[in-house]
Amino acid sequence: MALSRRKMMGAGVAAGAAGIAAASKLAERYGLVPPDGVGIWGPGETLTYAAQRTLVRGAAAREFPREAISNPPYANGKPPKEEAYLKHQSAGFADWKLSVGGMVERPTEFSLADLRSFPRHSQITHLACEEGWSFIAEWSGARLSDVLERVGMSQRAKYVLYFSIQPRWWDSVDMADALHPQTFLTYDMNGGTLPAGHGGPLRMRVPRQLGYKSVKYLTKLTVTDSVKEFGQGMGSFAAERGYAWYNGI
Ligand SMILES: Nc1nc2c(c(=O)[nH]1)N[C@H]1C(S)=C(S)[C@@H](COP(=O)(O)O)O[C@H]1N2
Ligand SMILES: [Mo]
Repeated sequence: MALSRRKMMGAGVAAGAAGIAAASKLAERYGLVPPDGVGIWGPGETLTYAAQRTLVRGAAAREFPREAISNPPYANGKPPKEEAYLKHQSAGFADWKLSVGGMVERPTEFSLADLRSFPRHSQITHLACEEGWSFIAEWSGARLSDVLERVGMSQRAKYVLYFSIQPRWWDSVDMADALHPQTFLTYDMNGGTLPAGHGGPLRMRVPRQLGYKSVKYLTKLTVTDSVKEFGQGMGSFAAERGYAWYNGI
């Protein structure tokens, strides 16, 4: 598994600047330690995350004009092969549900029609894969923040975990990204229904982070104050595979 550029940059900056120990201490004091901030890459991850969260908190991912939308076919966009998915697909996703639970007042199952009844927002943003390719598309959907508000998210919540019908694909974001106006539960792309290859009928879009955080085929959200009891406790499947939990761009 290739190390992400971000990881190496994080470690390099830490070594050359204030010093790893000092940065980690500060980050810990201000609650800026990411869930995977342990082990050999820990200090680098922590510095990157802490720097982004203190310096560019709330900043927006760049949005592009319509002319910048890339021409298909894009590099990835492969439809899933899982039986459970194919069943939904042949039924036109009529019974697709997004269940939202955890630290919320009203755990709810949303149909696609329910999600489409929230205010619709669009953004033309870049999806950048850690492998080096990228494309620009228009993404439309409901703001994650609107859905979290509807279910009555607890004030103590710190993370939103999200799960795909593909069991290996799950991830999480902190509240800065969960409540960010560009973080979408996306159901349309380039003016049409989100294609199966790109996560249809529903995908997360977190345009302020690398592509792997934009998990496709979403079925479940869990609001929590700790990611420790999920998987290996690092906040995402990607983190368990050696990628950074936080990978801001
Ligand atoms: N469920 C699921 N989500 C996923 C993936 C996947 O294979 N399955 N690939 C991730 C990666 S590594 C990237 S770069 C983007 C690719 O998005 P695209 O298929 O729309 O190009 O989706 C992310 N979300
Ligand atoms: Mo990727």
